[in-house]
Amino acid sequence: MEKRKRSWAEPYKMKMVELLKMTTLAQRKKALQEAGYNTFLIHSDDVYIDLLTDSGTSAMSDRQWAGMMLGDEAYAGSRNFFHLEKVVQEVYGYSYLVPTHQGRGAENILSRILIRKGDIIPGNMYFTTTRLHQELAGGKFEDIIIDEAHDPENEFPFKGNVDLSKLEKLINKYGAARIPYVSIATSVNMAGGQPISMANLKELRAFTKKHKIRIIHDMTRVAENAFFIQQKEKGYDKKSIREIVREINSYTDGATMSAKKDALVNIGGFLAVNDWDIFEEARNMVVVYEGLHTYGGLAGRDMEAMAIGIEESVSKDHIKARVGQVLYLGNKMLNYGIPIVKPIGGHGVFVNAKKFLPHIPQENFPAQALAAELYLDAGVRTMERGIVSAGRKPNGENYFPKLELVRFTIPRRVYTQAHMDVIAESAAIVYDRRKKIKGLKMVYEPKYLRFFQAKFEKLQ
Ligand code: PLI
Repeated sequence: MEKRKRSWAEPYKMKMVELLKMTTLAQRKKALQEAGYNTFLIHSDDVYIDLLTDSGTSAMSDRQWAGMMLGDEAYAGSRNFFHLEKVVQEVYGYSYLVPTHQGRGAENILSRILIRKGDIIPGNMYFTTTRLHQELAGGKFEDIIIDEAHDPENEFPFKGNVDLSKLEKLINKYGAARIPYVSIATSVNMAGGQPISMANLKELRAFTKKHKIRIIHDMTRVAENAFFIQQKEKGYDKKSIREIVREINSYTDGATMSAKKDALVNIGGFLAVNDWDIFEEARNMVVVYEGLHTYGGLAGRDMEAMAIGIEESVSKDHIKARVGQVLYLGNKMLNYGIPIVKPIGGHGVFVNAKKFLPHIPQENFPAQALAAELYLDAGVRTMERGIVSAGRKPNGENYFPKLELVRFTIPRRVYTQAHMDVIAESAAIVYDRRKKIKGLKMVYEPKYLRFFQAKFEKLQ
């Protein structure tokens, strides 16, 4: 007899809902124009389904909300800090914790401690805030991700992997002493949420050990990466997400974390390290930029919600449904013939704007223009991950990234499968009229992280 199919469903039920606002086309046109064609500048009241980011947009569980009531708001030595510290040690395996208000707070402190002027920081693709903090500290980022990661069509399952020969070239050129650490992200965001394999990490660990170079882990989406290792890497199908996360972390020396993603909270982050000296300096520096070392810019209740969220994030049922929903949307879009980054990643579906809008040259911002059109169709808010996000080099020249993408980022535990259907249908309608879509010109450009606040006008 043929084996019966068993579907998965969300491992939770709803206790409270937030009503959504539907808008008319005329309202959306006005909102978009006022926002200068930048989806970051649209008021969320004018958005129907918000896929701008998965950062800080998750739904917390009843347990996390209950934890908020247990907030110990003492200025120093809050019990919630000690709970969080214990969870970070047990679940993630790092020795010392410095909380920060969010991920970039940790990046700032870490970069200031480890980077000296003229240093080189190799990494598996840049991330906007991470690279900026490296540059502000006097360093230069160098991309050492495998070439496959820059090709949206390539279906290699671990496109977050490092190309060791690229790293070796950097060591030969600059010397290991000028490389304070290798910056490794799990679930590489700008590549489309692509995982790094355990085998590659192990190799990298052995290689960097030889050269006495640290590995610093951007563990913002480590559980999602662990899910792909469990599903796709030999020898890991029987291991739990928790075990895989611990193993990943064991090959690194420290981590920066935006807890607003994997860890299921609306605000929070941390720096976690194994080296006492780095910890001591970070603990000292956090009081300058964030707050005392036992709260780092967070309320006690935020740390409690984070501690509980970390535990929930490594549960098998959670991660299967979380990534499962992203895969569901991605496969729907593929069925409509929409060009997306393959394989489908862990936190969102990334549309290849170069292929969607081949008539718009990169300097006219195809991904930005596409995100605007997608919003116009049904009020679905996505974001650009292409030339606008890539910004400028320290010498003022534009970066021209190979990937010109629109990210449909899925918040955790927020939307249903029916929402995914509506999103895919709207994308298909925009795809049908793709030839009529025009490019943009930038009319306002902020100095840092321009994608957040830049303004555009439509080209005629
Ligand atoms: O937004 P923060 O400051 O909590 O974290 C910065 C940050 C660091 N690393 C990675 C991989 C991120 O994805 C990240 C933030 N990402 C955002 C805001 C996003 O929309 O993807």
